[in-house]
Amino acid sequence: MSSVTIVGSQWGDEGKGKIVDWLASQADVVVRFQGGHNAGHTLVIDGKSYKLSLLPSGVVRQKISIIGNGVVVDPQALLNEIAKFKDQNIEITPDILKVAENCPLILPSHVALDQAREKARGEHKIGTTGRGIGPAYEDKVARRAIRLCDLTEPETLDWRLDELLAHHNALLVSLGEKTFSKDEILSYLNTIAVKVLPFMAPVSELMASYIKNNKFVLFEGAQAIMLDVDHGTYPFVTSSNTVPAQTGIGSGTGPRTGGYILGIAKAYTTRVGAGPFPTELFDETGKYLGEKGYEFGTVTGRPRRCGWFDAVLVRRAVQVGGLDGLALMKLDVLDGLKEVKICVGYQLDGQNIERFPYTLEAQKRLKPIYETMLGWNEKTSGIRSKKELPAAARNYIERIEALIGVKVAVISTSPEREDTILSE
Ligand code: 2SA
Ligand code: MG
Repeated sequence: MSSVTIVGSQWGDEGKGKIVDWLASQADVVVRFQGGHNAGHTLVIDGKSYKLSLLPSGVVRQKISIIGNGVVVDPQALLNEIAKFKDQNIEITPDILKVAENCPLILPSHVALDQAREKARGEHKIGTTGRGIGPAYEDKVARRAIRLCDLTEPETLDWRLDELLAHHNALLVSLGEKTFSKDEILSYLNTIAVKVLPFMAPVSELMASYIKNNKFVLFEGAQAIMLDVDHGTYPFVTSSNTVPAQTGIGSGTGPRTGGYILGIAKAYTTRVGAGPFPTELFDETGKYLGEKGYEFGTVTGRPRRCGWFDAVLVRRAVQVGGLDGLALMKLDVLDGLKEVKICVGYQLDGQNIERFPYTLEAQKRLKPIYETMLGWNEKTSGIRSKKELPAAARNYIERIEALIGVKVAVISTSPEREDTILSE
């Protein structure tokens, strides 16, 4: 067996959970390679629902679950999530969960900074999850981060913390927030170290042996390509590389281990947080999609903005992500609409363009150009073969394929695992 990489191809919440679980049930190893506990998805297995945030989905099925070095780890959040699973009768032991030694840690001062900065940004706020993700990645790149392995060396921890807190406290003071003392962070880290360190493992060596032994490795992306710090709608992005090229860097394997790359997209578009969204709908149809699709954030409960499928943006995701195929989710949410629209380009100051511009003011002036297609009245909900789909739904999918340049390899017609169509 080789590997499969799953990544969101819009702005997140595309329904990765269902596809990830379907593949995790077959995988030997499930790997997180970026992000942190800003991710969130729900798995429904035998009628029981499991909410995952930092942990790889493999834990639910007791598969080897790896948190790679590309992930920023809030150790308290990790322990809380493990405890929550214990309450659901899922024991997560160091045999199952392996956290890379070189994972940067999210500390309480990162959380304080994230929230204070958002407050200070006012109308320009990013709409972060407020969990310290951005500041933790900044510190990694600035060579200031405390890594998991540093908890095993008191002398290292000591001077590293001095350096980190000097930086954080200066920023906190300038934002009018309370500062953190070294003693307070040290005592927090010492309490937590004994519980977290048993999960620390030599991840890149383990990965090399899984790959050598032909294990089926599933790389589980969090957030989505349009939230990638390089390729997304910057600055309204998360602070990690979410593209599949990150799988190797974020898990200590080479650039060729990602295997088949499956992008996940909704049959329409949603976004939480701020930032450009050309096809956003403010009318009855937007409301209809939000209600019928039950579009609320898994972790934060925030209502999601809704709009039509944007083929220009998904085509960019295909290109920058190197996607081999797309899984199209929540097709059934479109059932009953008289017409459905696909954005095929934009009008910018009277000119038609077929690419999404990088400049922020230009993004605000974009007017989507739509192709309007016939909707379908029949229920697609629960359909399990492509030929049973209404002709209008098939046309819609084929048009998307033509516009984005890859096959729709998987179609999902309900949250149930069985209601999945695999395209030949
Ligand atoms: P951050 O906290 O620094 O990563 O936020 C920066 C931007 O990235 C967006 N973001 C997300 N968007 C959708 N889903 C996310 N994860 C959870 C989920 C969110 C939830 O999958 O359901 O439960 O609400 C996620 N994580 C980050 C965020 O909205 C900012 O726009
Ligand atoms: Mg989600």
